[in-house]
Amino acid sequence: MKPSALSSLALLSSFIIGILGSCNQSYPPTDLSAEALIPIPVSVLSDGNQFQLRHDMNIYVEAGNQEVALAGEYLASILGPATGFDLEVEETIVPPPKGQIYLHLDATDRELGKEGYVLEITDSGIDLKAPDAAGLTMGIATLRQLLPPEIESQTIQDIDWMLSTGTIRDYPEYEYRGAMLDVARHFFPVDVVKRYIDYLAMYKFNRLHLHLSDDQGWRIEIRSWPRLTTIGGSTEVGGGKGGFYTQDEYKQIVEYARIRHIMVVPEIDMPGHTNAALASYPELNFDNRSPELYTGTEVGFSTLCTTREVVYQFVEDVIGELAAITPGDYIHIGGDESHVTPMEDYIPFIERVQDIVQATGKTIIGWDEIAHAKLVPGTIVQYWEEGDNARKGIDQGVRVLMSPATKAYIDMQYDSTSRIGLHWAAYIEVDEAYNWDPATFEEGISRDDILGVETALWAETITDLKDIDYLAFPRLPGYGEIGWSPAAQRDWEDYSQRLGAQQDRFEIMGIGYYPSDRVSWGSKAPSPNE
Ligand code: NGO
Repeated sequence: MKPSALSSLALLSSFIIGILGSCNQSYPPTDLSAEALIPIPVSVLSDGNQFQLRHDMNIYVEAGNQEVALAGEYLASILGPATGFDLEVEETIVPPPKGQIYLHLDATDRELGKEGYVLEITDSGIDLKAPDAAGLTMGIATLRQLLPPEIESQTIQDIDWMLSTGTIRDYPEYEYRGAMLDVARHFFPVDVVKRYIDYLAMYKFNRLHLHLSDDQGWRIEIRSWPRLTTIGGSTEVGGGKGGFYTQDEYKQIVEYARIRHIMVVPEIDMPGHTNAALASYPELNFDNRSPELYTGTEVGFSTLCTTREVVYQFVEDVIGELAAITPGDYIHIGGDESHVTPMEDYIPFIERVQDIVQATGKTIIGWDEIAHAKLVPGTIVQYWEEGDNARKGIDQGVRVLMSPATKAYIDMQYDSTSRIGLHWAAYIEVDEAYNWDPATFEEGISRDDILGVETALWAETITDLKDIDYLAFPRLPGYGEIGWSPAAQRDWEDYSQRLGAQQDRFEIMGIGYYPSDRVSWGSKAPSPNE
């Protein structure tokens, strides 16, 4: 018998069993394995029935674990607005009655790791289990995509909330699945950053890298060096008013991300890309004079005076304050394009800064140029341009974060007609953004050398959420899949269909996506909210 005939037989028999086994089951059979999920899960087993969310349901969570309860609240916040259901989060020490949602920990399946999960939807309820609350949150992202797109609405929708039944067992390929947002070239307020975090959570990213300082602006309050923000934060590319996050606002971002199991990775770029700092404090400069604030887009002209002791006091204070408000594992020290710092000054600077970061207990990440220095064990080299630099890092025994500009920079235009974006590295259409494998991309960088993948959204040409949406969508979900799904399961033709199926969600969420003709948008012509 042909496999397709076999599977239809299986589907038919499970349908019949479903009808016989459940007296309140009156829905047509559906196929869980045909659902358009991004990232594509490791394994999906369909049993051919449907389950409906009902107004009298609750979300039961394993008692005695705050993180599990938090995941329950997070799920309630996703399901609540569109269903209008008053979903109570209830702690329980035994599995709940039939027809409910149950979130609990289960560490027996070791292969799942910290972020893996098993989501079992039957006609008697939803059972989501994981070794860690992080996995529950990843499973929630899956559940969300299994529901009709109207679930993304912020107003009550009068529809049947149907789910296909079956079991999804899933875990990530890479430990680090990140997205960088440049808030320095143009400043984005807290609510925009939160919205970006929401996008990341939808596609199982787990790191948000914030590029907090550059020539054009300093964006994080440092109490011991207040002029960094009062002066350095006062403008942006094009001469707009800029802005910065107070430490309290930054903590709000961190907390919002943490609930979604996304770790914030803050970056202070140095010794180059520091004009905003130099304009704020003349003593950081060679001649004790402050340059003008800078609102252009050229790079590589500024440097801290790396031979001055006060510069290290500055770095220690900044990193110290930042580490104190950053619960995550990493501090990013930049290190890119320090074209006016002589190499004999650059290397000892990076080495001293590494010691300063290490003293805070954080792990160092830096752009690939930092591999010129002697790296401390555990440091992460973020490959963006130079394979040679990344290989230098690997030769020193450290791991690489893959962000090749030609594939992973979503500030690049889709093509020459894109209304915003740069193209110095490449034009990156949606298929090109998806169709690459970090583990084979660059000679001498193999799977074992790679910690993960990060897409970067630099902000020279983007000023608001509308611009972010246009460059991030529909490319962003693809990086989520590259980071999460096994390379062998990834296929552009199939992905293009699944991406096209996200269209209704984008529109309901008001995401102004770029209507690329490379995507199989399904029957509807794309109508981005431009
Ligand atoms: C480069 C540069 C950034 C630019 C970006 C624009 C790195 C690591 N340094 O990437 O300053 O904003 O390109 O695409």
